Amino acid sequence: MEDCIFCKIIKREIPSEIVYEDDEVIAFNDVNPLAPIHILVVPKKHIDCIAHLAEEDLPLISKIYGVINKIAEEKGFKENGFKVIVNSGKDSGQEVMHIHFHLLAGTNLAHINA
Ligand code: DGP
Repeated sequence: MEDCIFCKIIKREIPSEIVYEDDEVIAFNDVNPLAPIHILVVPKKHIDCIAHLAEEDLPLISKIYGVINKIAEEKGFKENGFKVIVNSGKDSGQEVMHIHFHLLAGTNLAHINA
């Protein structure tokens, strides 16, 4: 989508620190980290938010949880734990309308919200 920041990151029109990429999913460091590790895991397909998911998108969302586990394993925080947050829509405070999974780790996350 033309005016979407995350689509621009996917197309390399905006720089980012990419930590994972395959044909369907990209993950990069959040520009405004709320924890020592704050990664955004993003499907390359533009989907606004959870509320806009189609039935056909559900395998992709399932895959994202596998990617999250892979990143957690590779970065060494899988055993200590991590938090995944997905905002959807206005009342959640979602700012970027391209569905994304906040992956937070590296400290006690009990009171951290994204
Ligand atoms: P949300 O409020 O759930 O829509 O979170 C959007 C997140 O996206 C927020 O934590 C900051 C991050 N973000 C916004 N613009 C950029 C950007 O240009 N680059 C990167 N790496 N992150 C961004």
